Amino acid sequence: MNILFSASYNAYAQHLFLPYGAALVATNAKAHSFNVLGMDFKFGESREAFKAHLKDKVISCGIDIVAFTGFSADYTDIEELISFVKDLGCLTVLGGLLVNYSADIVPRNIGADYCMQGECENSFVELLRVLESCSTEDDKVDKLRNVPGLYYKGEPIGRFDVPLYLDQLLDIIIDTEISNMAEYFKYRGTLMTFMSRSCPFNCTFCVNDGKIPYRKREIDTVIKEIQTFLDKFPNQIERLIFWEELFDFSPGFAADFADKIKSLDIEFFIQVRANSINEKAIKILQNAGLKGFLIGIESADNRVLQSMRKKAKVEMYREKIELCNKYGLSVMGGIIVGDPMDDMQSLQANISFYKENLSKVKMTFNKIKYFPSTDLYYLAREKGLIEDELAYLKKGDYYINLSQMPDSVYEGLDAFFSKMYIGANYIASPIGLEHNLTINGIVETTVICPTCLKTVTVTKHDDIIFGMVTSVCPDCGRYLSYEHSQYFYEVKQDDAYQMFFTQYKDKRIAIYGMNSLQVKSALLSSQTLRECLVACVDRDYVNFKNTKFMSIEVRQPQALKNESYDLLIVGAESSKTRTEIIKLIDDMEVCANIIKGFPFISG
Ligand code: B12
Ligand code: SF4
Repeated sequence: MNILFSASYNAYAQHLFLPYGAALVATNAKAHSFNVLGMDFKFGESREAFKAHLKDKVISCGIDIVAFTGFSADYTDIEELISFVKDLGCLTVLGGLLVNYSADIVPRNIGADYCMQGECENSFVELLRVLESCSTEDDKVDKLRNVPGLYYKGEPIGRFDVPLYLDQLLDIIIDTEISNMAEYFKYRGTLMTFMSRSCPFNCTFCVNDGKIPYRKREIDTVIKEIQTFLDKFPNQIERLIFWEELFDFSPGFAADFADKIKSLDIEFFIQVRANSINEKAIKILQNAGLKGFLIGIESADNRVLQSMRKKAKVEMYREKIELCNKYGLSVMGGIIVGDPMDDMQSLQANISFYKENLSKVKMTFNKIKYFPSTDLYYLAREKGLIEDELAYLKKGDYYINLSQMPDSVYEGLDAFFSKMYIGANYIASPIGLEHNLTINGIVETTVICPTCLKTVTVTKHDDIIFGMVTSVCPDCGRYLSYEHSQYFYEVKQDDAYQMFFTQYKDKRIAIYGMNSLQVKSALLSSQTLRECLVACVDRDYVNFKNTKFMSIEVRQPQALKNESYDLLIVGAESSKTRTEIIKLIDDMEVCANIIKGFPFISG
């Protein structure tokens, strides 16, 4: 029996190999001697090409069963794929969150032969054994009754009186042969991995209801899994993200974990509840490669946090952010807007919090989605806002305004967040990133936009936020953001400065803002800059009393007045200060080409 695993086209576009849960189910089936394959995603592949590729695989590999996985929003995509492979004569099995959180709707409507609810590492093997061993329909139906969480032809048939979630996680290491992970690592340097599963909390917007037990994998298994990936894809994996809901950040666990992860000599990020971040564990894990956290801030208004049952306060977030900042650890924090308690006051609080922490947290803003099986979903249903649950599921965007914000404001939030460059839905990480340093020191970046899959060459990077470069895809208008740190800071910065300033040889250069790190490194990197520097000014000029740059005294900004330069470098880290300085220079009628920060972002 040949089994092919596939996710929705949408999910492939993001994951590029089987999502982790399905990969575990597939790995375990393979370990039980079933012939298991995974769909391969190719970069730039359209939906139609993906289907053709699926068909080709089904035919060329003699596939008997296609096993699909999906999130709630994948409903229509998966429905179409199921019908497509059924026409090719395959049996279909569907598992994953799409079934787990809408079990009374999905099996009955989506058209799969079998749907499986719960965690299916074991139950899927049981299903395969039944399908392999039974020759008559009656015999099969009889045996299917023993398979946990199973639906057959839309109706529950298996056992639902046993736990559908594992008591203990199995000792499984993802099989790297199942799909073409090499394609993924060719373009992305991050390995997503997991130390634990589930969460004991029950925030109102989250699918977790606190009923599925929190379980951890053995540290040795996780380390072995990571090592397998590192060996299989040498020099391609730059960092790890522990992407579970709730990493155990207690000092006790940190100590056990640190010893072992340290041996891998790789940097890693972890997703935690901010509440659990503590100095003791930071000290232990930073030494083992910890570089930062992903946390759900959710709201900067305590009334909203309480309404969400987040069991967190804004003051606590401030304290934890400071702590991370003190240790130089990065923090990525998500704010979500649209809780019933959200109003104009909380929106304002979120924006103030964002501004206040601009330099300390990479923040994402999104509207809350009312996902099936969450408390917010049930609330909306009670209020009559979800009349037809199947139609709602198919709709896939799940936005409902139960907040106290007027609809006009709520509707405008998407555009508002995208203008702030912070809506995670609007900023996409491009794929196929390639940098090229041009002769005049400008960095040209070639990327594939993940939305329209067009190849885009960007020479003008619109802005730099939190160390991310943001550009706009000229084809579909989506904001693209990507980290430039590796390339710019470590490898090419020196070259960029040197090349750039060469064109100003024998010209007059002035610098406004001597404290900026970029200015200092530009001075260090470029001899031409040092030779051509004729004026240095800073608004804190008194602090530079005994400091000279290339024998030039630092003067007050007014010293530039009515002067003429070939180039003026504005060394200001924040765009606000840059704008202020440039206005001042305009007012003083200084005549110069202005470089607003790094040469390579000015275009
Ligand atoms: C890791 C993660 C991600 C990773 C996925 C990485 C990867 N390669 O897998 C990334 C960061 C990419 C991601 C993205 C998104 N995520 Co996410 N993510 C998670 C998280 C934290 C863990 C998922 C996980 O791996 N769990 C552990 C595995 C073992 O469990 P599992 O997936 O359920 O798999 C088991 C069963 O479902 C079943 N099973 C699964 N597949 C199959 C297939 C078959 C055939 C069978 C028989 C059984 C079966 O057996 C598995 C093994 O036990 C969950 C939280 C959660 N509670 O699930 C959110 C979660 C799944 N994400 C969510 C969302 C909303 C998103 C995004 C839409 C966010 C966004 N706005 O962009 C995107 C969508 C991506 C997409 N379209 O594919 C929601 C989904 C809500 C819903 N009802 O669909 C969740 C539940 C978070 C939440 N609390 O709201 N996510
Ligand atoms: S939002 Fe986070 S803390 Fe709250 S229930 Fe979900 S996973 Fe747990």
